[in-house]
Amino acid sequence: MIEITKILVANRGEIALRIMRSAKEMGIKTVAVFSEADRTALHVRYADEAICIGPAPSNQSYLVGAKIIDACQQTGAQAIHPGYGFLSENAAFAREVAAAGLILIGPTPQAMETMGNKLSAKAAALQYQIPMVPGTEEAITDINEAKQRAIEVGFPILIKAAAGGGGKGMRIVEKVADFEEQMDLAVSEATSAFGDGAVFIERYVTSPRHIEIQVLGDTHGNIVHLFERECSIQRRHQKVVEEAPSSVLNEEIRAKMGKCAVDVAHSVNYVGAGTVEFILDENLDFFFLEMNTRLQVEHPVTEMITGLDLVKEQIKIARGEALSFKQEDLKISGHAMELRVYAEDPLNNFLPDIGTLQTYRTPKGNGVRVDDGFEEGMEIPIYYDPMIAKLITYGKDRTEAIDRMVRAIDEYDITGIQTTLGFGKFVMQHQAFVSGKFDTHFVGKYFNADSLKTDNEEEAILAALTAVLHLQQQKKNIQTATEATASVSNWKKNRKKYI
Ligand code: MV4
Repeated sequence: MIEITKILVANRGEIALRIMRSAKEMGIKTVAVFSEADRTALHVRYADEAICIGPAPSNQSYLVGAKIIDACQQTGAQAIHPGYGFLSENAAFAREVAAAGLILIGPTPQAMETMGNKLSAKAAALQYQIPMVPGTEEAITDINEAKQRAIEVGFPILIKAAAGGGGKGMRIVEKVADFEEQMDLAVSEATSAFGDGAVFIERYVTSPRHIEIQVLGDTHGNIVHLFERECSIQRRHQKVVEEAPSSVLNEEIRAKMGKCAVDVAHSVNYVGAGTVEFILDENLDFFFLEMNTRLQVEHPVTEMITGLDLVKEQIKIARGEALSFKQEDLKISGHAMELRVYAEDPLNNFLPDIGTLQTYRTPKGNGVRVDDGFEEGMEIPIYYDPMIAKLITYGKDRTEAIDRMVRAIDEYDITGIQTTLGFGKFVMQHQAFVSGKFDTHFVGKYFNADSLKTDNEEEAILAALTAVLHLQQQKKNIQTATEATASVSNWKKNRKKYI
């Protein structure tokens, strides 16, 4: 057993707070790091100590490994939790952390490196009988050979960058005549985006569901899976709604996918929390795509259905403890939904919306969890990810989780910035989502700004009413601004009755 009494959290926002909360429950002290834009952030106030690591841009602060390691040495933190994004999947950073005699709460640098490249990830997984989409197993070097292989595999095909991830650097090729041109574009794109022009091809699965399996591995060679998360509701490779379990899997496929995920993890002697990503086609055939070697944004839905605290498990694993449960001990209870609340305007092509959280009141009550990192009055910095919160609901079944989500969205009161809350309600109430018959094209297929028009018309009436109230207030000067807002807000909540 390795003693860890102080953890530095190398992240910001909701995930920094979420990690500190688990550390606190375990009696472990926490150190926050922050950029100049985050001086007053909640994660800074929550931590036992906090160190400023530089100017707002993340390449001068949260992405500078040396500053993070320095902050550990200054504060005596023995371990670093990287959260997601930033340095969380950076193998070079993982090596520097180890060289400094510190513990990175996560997998080994070798596992990060292997899984960080899609071709080496597939090569590792090939040691086991893991289903993969037919294509090329190595980077394409000969265009004619590649074209021949594309014909064998069948069009449409997808060109992927080996160094890419999360959909970056992918190109669909519909027919053989387009192959060479698309290939040239893909290689030059991959070279400029990742500094690595290696690309490969796969048959394009046209209407897949995106299903991922959570795994946990300890340093004693035990690996289990914590079932799946359904992540098909996404927009331009940005996930918006996630849920667990998936409504399409049956026990047989779930067990098969789970075993494959565990095998993929074994192929790199995986330690810590990781996620194995699959696509599932209409016949319920699934194919391994890649592995994410970090705690993911959507991990709470897995926590809700398994009753586990994934951050605590990560810390226990980092201390050298063996997993305290076996695969047979794990089961799914109930259903969980997560909506990512982004500071984006769904009516304006999801443009990031910056500003101050003039009103910020979170939903409460049975089966509701909000993971956030902001408070009323705070400004959303422009420098980082636009996700301001995750709204998670839990119910005995999918219907209850959806009903709670709709109720919680209605209770959530945010003014000052546009958010994806209304968009989330649209998803929750859409027949394709409710019935469970959807794929990764859901948003493109069903959503346009008009989908939110009814709500928008109400907003216009609301704005007019706000103006009237404001005028009255100015005239009479008796009502405080707070009361005016409260009464508008009240009207807004009950507006269905008025319209
Ligand atoms: C695919 C695919 C269809 N066929 N591969 C996108 C993210 C990256 N991890 C892999 N992605 C895809 N790979 C084959 N052979 C479709 C996607 C894909 C997708 C996957 C998961 C979630 C959303 C998606 C949206 C568009 C395309």
